[in-house]
Amino acid sequence: SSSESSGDDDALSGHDSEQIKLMDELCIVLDNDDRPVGAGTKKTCHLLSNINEGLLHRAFSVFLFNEDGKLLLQQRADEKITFPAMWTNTCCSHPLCVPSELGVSGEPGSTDDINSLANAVQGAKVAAQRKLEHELGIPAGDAPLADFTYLTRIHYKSASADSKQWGEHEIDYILILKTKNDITIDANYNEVKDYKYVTAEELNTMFTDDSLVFTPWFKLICQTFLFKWWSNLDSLAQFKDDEIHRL
Ligand code: DMA
Ligand code: MN
Repeated sequence: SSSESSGDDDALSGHDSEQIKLMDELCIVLDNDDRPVGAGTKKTCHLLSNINEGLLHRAFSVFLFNEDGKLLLQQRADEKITFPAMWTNTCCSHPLCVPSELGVSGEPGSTDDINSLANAVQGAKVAAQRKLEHELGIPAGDAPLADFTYLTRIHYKSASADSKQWGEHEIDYILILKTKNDITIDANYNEVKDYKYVTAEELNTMFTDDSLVFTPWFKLICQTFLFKWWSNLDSLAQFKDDEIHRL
């Protein structure tokens, strides 16, 4: 009933109704230097036709490590419209175009700078805490904002392999979260098909299994940064920068 006459309606038809609703979320549209320039629906931001015209949005990627140094992986649900059934890092999504996730107060007269990296990082942490709960049922108390470590930003573009219609084009905020071993996980099976904690060695063994498919952003991060971070979980500060790495 609320369908727009965008000409792209067929892109959503046949997909899961919960996931279709989430396509109305408002993402933060960016210029090439990560400055917010407006809002765009999740649908608009992920249509390859728009991405090919340069549309770029903000995202985050959480890498959750337990006390044993194991990384929590998830396999995306079959219901996901983009990159279904692929294995990936703990949790990914988008800060929404609202003050709390832009990292500003939203109060009239506030002088908060929407272009400040520190504010954007705070907004990404708020979004990450929200989605860890939504996707994996991890309570906010098991993922306090103060426990997230921001490392860097990655700019990348990728088509969703199974589809000519969907893709990603994001500046992705990398957040590391170190937790206790006994955190609560209660997966939302509309989002997550499976999850597992792995050592670096176990992840490398998964990469040799041709039956497993991994998301393009997770593969890029594994090829560039992940294993350096993983061997230095007690001294992550050395990897923190203000750059946007164009991968
Ligand atoms: C998008 O993740 C973010 C990145 C870094 C690829 P997603 O497709 O899992 O988003 P959502 O969970 O909101 O569908
Ligand atoms: Mn995205």
